[in-house]
Order: sequence, then C-alpha cells, then structure tokens
Amino acid sequence: MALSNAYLKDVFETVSKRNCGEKEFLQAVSEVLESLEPVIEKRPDLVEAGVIDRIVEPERVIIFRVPWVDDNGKVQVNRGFRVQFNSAIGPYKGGLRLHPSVCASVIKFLGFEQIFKNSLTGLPMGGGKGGSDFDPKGKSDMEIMRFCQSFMTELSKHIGADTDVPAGDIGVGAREIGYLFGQYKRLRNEFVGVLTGKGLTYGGSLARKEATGYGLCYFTSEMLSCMANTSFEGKTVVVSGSGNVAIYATEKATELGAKVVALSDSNGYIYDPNGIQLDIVKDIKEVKRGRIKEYVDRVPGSTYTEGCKGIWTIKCDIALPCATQNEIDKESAEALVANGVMCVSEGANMPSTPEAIETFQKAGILFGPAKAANAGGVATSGLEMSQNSERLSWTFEEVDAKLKGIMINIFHNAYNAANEYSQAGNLVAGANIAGFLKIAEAMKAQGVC
Ligand code: NDP
Ligand code: 2IT
Repeated sequence: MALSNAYLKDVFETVSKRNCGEKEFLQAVSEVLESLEPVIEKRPDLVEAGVIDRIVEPERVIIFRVPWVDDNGKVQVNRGFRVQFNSAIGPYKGGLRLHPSVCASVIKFLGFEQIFKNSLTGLPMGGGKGGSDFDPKGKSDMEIMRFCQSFMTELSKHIGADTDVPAGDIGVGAREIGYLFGQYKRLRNEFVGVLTGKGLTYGGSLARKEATGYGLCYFTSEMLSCMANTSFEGKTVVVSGSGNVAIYATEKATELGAKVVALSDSNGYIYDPNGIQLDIVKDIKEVKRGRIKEYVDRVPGSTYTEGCKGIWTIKCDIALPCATQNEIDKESAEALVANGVMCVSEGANMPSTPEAIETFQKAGILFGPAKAANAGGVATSGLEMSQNSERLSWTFEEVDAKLKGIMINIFHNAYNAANEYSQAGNLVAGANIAGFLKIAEAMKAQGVC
C-alpha cells in the first residue's frame, strides 16, 4: 500500500478493520484512495465534509437466504446479496452476479467501483451491486427460474424504479432478467423499469446487449487515437472470456479493422490465427450455452489449450480482458509486455492486479481502467431507464450513437482530470478523480447523511 497521506492512511486502516480479510474490496478501495492523494491537497473542504470517510462505507448491505427446490425435489440454499453503496447522484444502479465465488468482498468491491463508473457516465445513477453464490452452470431452465423467483421474492422488498435498479453481470443475462422481472411484477403488481437488460418485448433497450463490448471498443479507439495517433485497424487483439462482454468486444473490434485471435472461458482458451469466427462463437455460447473448446471442432486450424491464464502469452497488440477480477497478474502482464502489447483496456471489472497495472504503467503501455472502459453497459442501462420513463423506444442507431458519445466523453474527462491533477497520461488516476469529484460535490451539498 503506497499511501503517503496520513489522513488517507487512517481512512484505509478503518476500512481494513471493518472489512477484515475482504481482499477484493480492500484492493478496490486502496486504488481509489491512492488516486485521491492529489485531490485532498487541493480540496480540504471535501475532507472536512467527511466525504471520503463516508464514501468507503456502504449505505446499506442486505444479505439474505435464497431457498429453492432442484429438479430432484431436493431443497437447496444459496446466499443472496445487495449492496446499496451510494445514492448521492441517483438511485442505486448496478448488476447482479451469479457465480460460486460471490461473497461479501466481491459484491462490495463491485458496488464500490460502480459508484465511480456510474458517475463517469454523466447519467444520474448511484452505485450498487448484488448477486448470489448460486452456480448457474449445469442447471436446467426450471431450476434457474425457481432460483430467480426465490431471489426476487426477498430482493423485491429493497428495490424499485426510483430506489435501486439491478441489471445483469456474470451469469445473469436476458433469461435471468426475464424471470426476475416476472416475479417482481407479480409480487408488486406494477410494471415498471425496476431492472435493465430486459427483453425487447417488455421494455428493454436496443443495443443494451452489445453495449459493454461496443463501449469498450469506442473508449479504446478514442484512447488509441488521442494518445498514440493510431486505431484498431490492422491490430492483433486477444480477448479473454467468451460471455456477453467478450462477444460484443470481439464484434466491434473486428468491425473496426482488428483481428481477434483468442477467446477463453474458465477452463481454457482457443486460438485462431485466421481471426475468430464470431457467428460460430455466438452459436456455441448464446444459443447452445456450450463451452468455448467446442469451437475447435468446428473451425479447422484453431487450437484449444487447457487453463485460462495461458491466453496472456499469445502475442498481440491489444489485450481486452473481459472475464473476471484479477485475471491478469504480474506474470501475465510481464508476458504481454515482453510480447510487445501496446494497449490493455479492461472490459471486466478489476481484471488486472495492482502489480499488473504497475507493470503496464512502467512499460508506458496505454491502459484503459475498467471503471472508465467498461462503463458503456451501465450507461446504456441508464438510457434504458430514460426510455422506460418516457414510455418510448429509441432505434438501435440512436442508442448506439449516444453510447459512443458517452464513451468518448468518459475518455476525455479521465484524460483531462489526470492532467489537471499532475498525473498526465494516467487514466487510472484520471477516472478515479473525475468519478469521485461529482459524487463528492453531491455528498457535500446534501449534508452529513
Ligand atoms: P458472462 O457470464 O456473460 O461471461 C463471463 C465470462 O467470463 C465467461 O466466459 C466465463 O467463463 C468467464 N469467467 C467467469 N469467471 C471466471 C473465472 N473465475 N476465471 C476465468 N474466466 C471466468 O459475463 P459478462 O460477459 O457479462 O461479464 C464479464 C466481465 O465484465 C465481468 O467482470 C463483469 O463484471 C464485467 N462487466 C459486465 C457488464 C455487462 O453489462 N454484462 C458491464 C461491465 C462490466 P465460464 O463460462 O467458464 O465461467
Ligand atoms: O459492472 C457493470 O457495470 C454491470 N454489470 C452493468 C450494470 C448495469 O446496471 O447495467
């Protein structure tokens, strides 16, 4: 921990004590506090208003039992979470994750990051996150439905279109959002925009499915153009994961002239030197809910390797981590740098460890931090909320154009904030500072609450 300011050290010590052993949460807080060192020198008023002491403590943490019955008639119990982290600039907003690794630390790190990300979008959304340690893999549709109905039975007591608006994340896509929405409507007897990522027949937004991956590429394009006078054209790209974010990052990077040569899942990675055939990936993942290794049965010349970490040893110009937290460690970062990577931009949340980020920064590589680079998903969720409120649906082109504008703005806000606070070129600092300042002004204006 490289904090030098005594006050920030003190804040971090309190957070460490209160959240003992929650390593992902402490990792996320520590990065933001480091970025804020130059801010508190210029803005003692924010320290005096207790903004930093308050922002690291969630407004509310809800933990609940999720009982459901499997296809064999056996009772199963999972643990549900919703962390309502900060509502200074709007209703809590953020996804729901279903994965066996979900615990308080993971949901709190995601909820904390979401505060700053949502602020960067320029839309009025607070920060929140939720989920469960339920593992959707290998479950039947009926099991998924029963789980979602049970989860929403409790969650519905705490959310609302003007209170807290969940969406998807790992393990939660259109199918799960549908079951969750149906149960909320039934329990509350109201048809409202309480979730985003909805199906197009019941209030969803065009381009929400594509938004995180597309937004990542719009952000990265702007970074490449403004900071290195180059583009995706002719670049070799490695994308990790093969879920929602990875698929649409691959689609947009390819459309922008790059060749994506690798994708992965938690078991291993595929390499296709001719460029990934995305229609085949979509069929395997979106239609059949299969595994990425099935690609090699259908595409001659491609290979599959067990173990997901090896994907970072593939030579590439641009790396887009789109799977999960801490998937790039120091060793993987060094392998990327040794192979000549010129840009790393984060589609997943916190995919690079602090040591990996340091490795990229020392090597002078363009680095797009998650809070800024993957904000396109939640930004388009914000656009879905606007459409629901006005009871209108915009065209794909309208939503996509707004998304692009938002991502370009996020890049420039982060870039300019980094400059203003003597951190030129450091988009980690820039994104944290720009995201923080808007929240901090709102918290100060609203008094101690
Ligand atoms: P999906 O569930 O659609 O896909 C997740 C992908 O990541 C799968 O390929 C999965 O492989 C892989 N993965 C998950 N956990 C691990 C792990 N522990 N090790 C290796 N691979 C893993 O999720 P999304 O695409 O929606 O989310 C991906 C990332 O993007 C997450 O970090 C999420 O928080 C972030 N994000 C998502 C947004 C969205 O709108 N969906 C918005 C912003 C960020 P497997 O099938 O083997 O589990
Ligand atoms: O991490 C994220 O920003 C998301 N999973 C999307 C959240 C949202 O509310 O659309």
